[in-house]
Amino acid sequence: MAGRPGGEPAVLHGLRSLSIVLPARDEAANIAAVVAAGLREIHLRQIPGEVLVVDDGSEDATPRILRALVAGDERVRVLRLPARGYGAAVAAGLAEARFEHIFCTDADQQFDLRELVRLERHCMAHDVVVGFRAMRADPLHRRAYGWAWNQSINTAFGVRLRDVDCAFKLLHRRVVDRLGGPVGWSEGAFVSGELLVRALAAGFSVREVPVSHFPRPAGRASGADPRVIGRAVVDFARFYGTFTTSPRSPPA
Ligand SMILES: Nc1nc2c(ncn2[C@@H]2O[C@H](COP(=O)(O)OP(=O)(O)OP(=O)(O)O)[C@@H](O)[C@H]2O)c(=O)[nH]1
Ligand SMILES: [Mg+2]
Repeated sequence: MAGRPGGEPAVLHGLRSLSIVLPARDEAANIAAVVAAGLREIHLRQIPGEVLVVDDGSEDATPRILRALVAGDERVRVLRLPARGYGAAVAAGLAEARFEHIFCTDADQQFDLRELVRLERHCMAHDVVVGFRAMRADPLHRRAYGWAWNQSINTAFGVRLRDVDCAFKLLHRRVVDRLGGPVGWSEGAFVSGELLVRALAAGFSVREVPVSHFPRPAGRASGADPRVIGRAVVDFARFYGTFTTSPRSPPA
């Protein structure tokens, strides 16, 4: 078995076509590298695919860089939306994705897209395969906040997820189709929890696998922004108020 940089084996396990969805806001310093990494994953597998960047509200050079990337490769697509938030961008990307599997990750170089193969190994047996950050590259207070947030979602919805907010998720498109689209989902950061809770409640199987996590090399992080957190809490409460089904947990 030939090795790949990063220690991942070159044996691939069943993706037949792939949409890579990247929400991006003000990622001028990162976006070209992440799009290139996504295209590499598609090329490596020799499958039909696209890299779909969802940019809502970038005020830096991101739109200009994206125009150049689109001009350079027909597999790169950009959805430019009015600024509504991370969740709205993710939902728009899921709705717009064209291919059988959808891989949703961040555009800030905090993940290694070569680790897609770790999710891919399980994509035939599970409808949703999600990463969990085995070693989260964040300061202690961010890890503590993330832990509390994760526990809150687990407790409120009766699930047992290790890392709801890990932005390394592979879905079969039947999940998005069945969950309705995803019209009317949370427009902020709670979308990650909402997606997994809805998928479990609908009976889809969710598998979790460890992935690496890296410090953001450039650009502005928004995960600890009080407005982002406040909005996620409001969306959490709103969803909790309407949610009635008891979801099932992923296998340990
Ligand atoms: N389209 C869009 N993308 C966003 C928005 N907010 C964040 N993003 C993107 O979503 C991804 C995650 O955002 P980050 O700010 O890195 O948040 P995080 O990784 O949860 O938290 P940090 O640890 O603070 O980096 C990045 O690719 C951002 O560019 C938004 O409002 N709209
Ligand atoms: Mg980040």
